[in-house]
Amino acid sequence: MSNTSSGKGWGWRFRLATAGAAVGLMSATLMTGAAGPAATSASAASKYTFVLIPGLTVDPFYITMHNGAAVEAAKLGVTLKWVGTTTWSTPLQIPVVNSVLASKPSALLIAPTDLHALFKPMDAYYTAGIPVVSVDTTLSNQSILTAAISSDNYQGGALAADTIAKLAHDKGQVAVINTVKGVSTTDLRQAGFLAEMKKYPNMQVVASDYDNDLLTQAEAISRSLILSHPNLVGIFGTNLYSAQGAGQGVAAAKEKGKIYVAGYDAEPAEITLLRQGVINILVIQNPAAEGALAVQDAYWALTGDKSMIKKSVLLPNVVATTANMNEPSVSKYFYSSTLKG
Ligand code: T6T
Repeated sequence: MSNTSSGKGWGWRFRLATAGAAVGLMSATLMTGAAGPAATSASAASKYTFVLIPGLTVDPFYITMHNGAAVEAAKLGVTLKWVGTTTWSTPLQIPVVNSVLASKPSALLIAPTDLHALFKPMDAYYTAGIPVVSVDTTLSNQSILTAAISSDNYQGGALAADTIAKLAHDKGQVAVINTVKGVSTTDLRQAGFLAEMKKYPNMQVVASDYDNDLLTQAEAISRSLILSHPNLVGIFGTNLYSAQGAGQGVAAAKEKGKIYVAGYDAEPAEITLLRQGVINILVIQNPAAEGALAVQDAYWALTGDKSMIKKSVLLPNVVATTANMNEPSVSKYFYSSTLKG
């Protein structure tokens, strides 16, 4: 099986960060943990300071994004700060975005937790002349963005539907466990899944539930779906916590191999469930590449090399199954839980 949905690797999308080479190497600095003003460590006088605000700081998807961004920032001689909340929360993310603005960063790289609610706080940067790059999630009104970088979320959802349909021989009931309504990425994955399922007349979607991006809720939903739908043949978990919770519910109910699980992302616990055959397919993204590209775009916006910026980028997905997960061309995309840089 090809390791990308398009049959191409990611390399072709990468542009070399030559523009900043002359600035020299400086370590990217970071800050972890809960919301609060960004703090810089020893790094000397970088010309630019970029702040990366993830959906949440403890999620290996965003940690891997940070690590990719940190490598690129170091290449360009940019100081990178990492500020955010430890849970997925729009009411908590907004004050973080507001307080970072007061520190006058050179650029904001952000995964907004809501399609609409983050517009105003992000618009304040735009008004102040600070480039804003959305990375992973985005806004419905993208007019204030220098660039929007994500992966092909709709295609990933459709792929999950096709995989479950194939495993279940095109018949039976399926359900979706999603995170929070109003999130660009996971909304698109759900939409792709639901649209694709319409192609299978003998399959019915019996539920689409929300877990608030909490593993415990996702597992509880999975267990309750299994109890209330004896003919369930598949669950699609639209992100890391939803997929892990779906898998844990299936394992607890001893339904492995009877209820198929398609999930998103590739953190260590999901990888274990995939190896065990509890999760059957994971749609994996390339958060490190997303982070690196976001740094490049912001840098180009500041250095005047705007022709290098592609306003909207969708990186292709990698498909991991129990069968192919040991292939290095797949496993190299598994996420890291360790913040580096
Ligand atoms: O799936 C990723 C990310 O793409 C999504 O926007 C939110 O959830 C994750 O961070 C995984 O937990």
